Amino acid sequence: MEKKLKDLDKEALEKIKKSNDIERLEKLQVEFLGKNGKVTAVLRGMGKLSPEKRPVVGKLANEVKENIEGELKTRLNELKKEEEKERLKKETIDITLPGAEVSRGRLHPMQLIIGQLEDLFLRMGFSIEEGPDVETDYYNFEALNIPKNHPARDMQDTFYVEGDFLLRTHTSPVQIRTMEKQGPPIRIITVGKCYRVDELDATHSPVFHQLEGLVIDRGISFSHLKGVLIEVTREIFGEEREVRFRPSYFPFTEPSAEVDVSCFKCQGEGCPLCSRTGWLEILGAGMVNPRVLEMSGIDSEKYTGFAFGMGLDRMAMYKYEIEDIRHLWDNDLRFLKQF
Ligand code: FA5
Repeated sequence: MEKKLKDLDKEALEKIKKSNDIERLEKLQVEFLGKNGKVTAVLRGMGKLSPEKRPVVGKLANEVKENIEGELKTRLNELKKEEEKERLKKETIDITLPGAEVSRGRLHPMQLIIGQLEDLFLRMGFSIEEGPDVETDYYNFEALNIPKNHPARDMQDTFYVEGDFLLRTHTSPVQIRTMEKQGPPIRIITVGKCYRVDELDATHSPVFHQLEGLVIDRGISFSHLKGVLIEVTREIFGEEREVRFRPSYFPFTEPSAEVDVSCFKCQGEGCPLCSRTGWLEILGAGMVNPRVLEMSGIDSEKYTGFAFGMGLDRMAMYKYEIEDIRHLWDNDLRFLKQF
């Protein structure tokens, strides 16, 4: 039995040394030390030995077992190291190669102008309100002093959704919602999309953005409105661009005005972009009609206010000298990369 153990020891060590992969080592482990392995079988036969022989053979068997286990472990470590070396060799990268370019996103020109205006109004003490795109006839028209069948409805050709609902044609309904929600003093702006059945051309889109402002307090006058709007146009267009206030009409403001900036393309000379007027219209504004204040529960004897609605797509066009509003909606990367 002792010789058998020594032979097994020799056989195992030779096989272990020759094995070149981890799988083969696992098989050898089973072959010699497993439940039905060769060394285990010898150990099992020890019961038949005489009591004097048993401890001697037992000791040897344990030595052989430990020896084989040790060799298996050493060889396993060697193979693992070799494998790791191979893997690293395959994964070697050439760090002198130029890296892949990471493309950076950027803000859409609409987002740029919205951010700039919101910053400016927050600095002037305005807060920001929100309103729904799908509005009721009441908030979009009636409460703004535009009754049903009134010719002023023709000023804004409307997408009707269902029953009393429509896509808001301007951001002015947010004025009413704010007046109903909070009493004076009010100093808010709101930014959002508006929808009109307008033919798509260089300056009209059926979906466009407006920024609405509303200020209501005691003693508010037209000069306050002028002051705010001149500040805004200077910030957006710079000192050089000329600005003019022109009398206009909106049922919800009295008196009303429209504001134009001098044309960037012809510098006021007159060209097709400005319909040969030298001016580009950017917004409508005026003193809130007392009827509108009263309808929203504000005492028009005590309070006055002004409101304005800026066309943001147009303002972005005139700021960044974009000749066609469609560029703002096409999402052509060649165009967007310029901002
Ligand atoms: C209004 O929408 C009024 N609610 C503005 C207002 C608010 C007046 C508060 C008084 C007090 P108007 O329809 O003129 O007004 O539109 C305002 C601006 O929106 C225009 O000056 C223009 O810049 C822009 N706009 C109007 N229609 C379009 C369109 N189809 N595409 C792009 N911009 C448009």
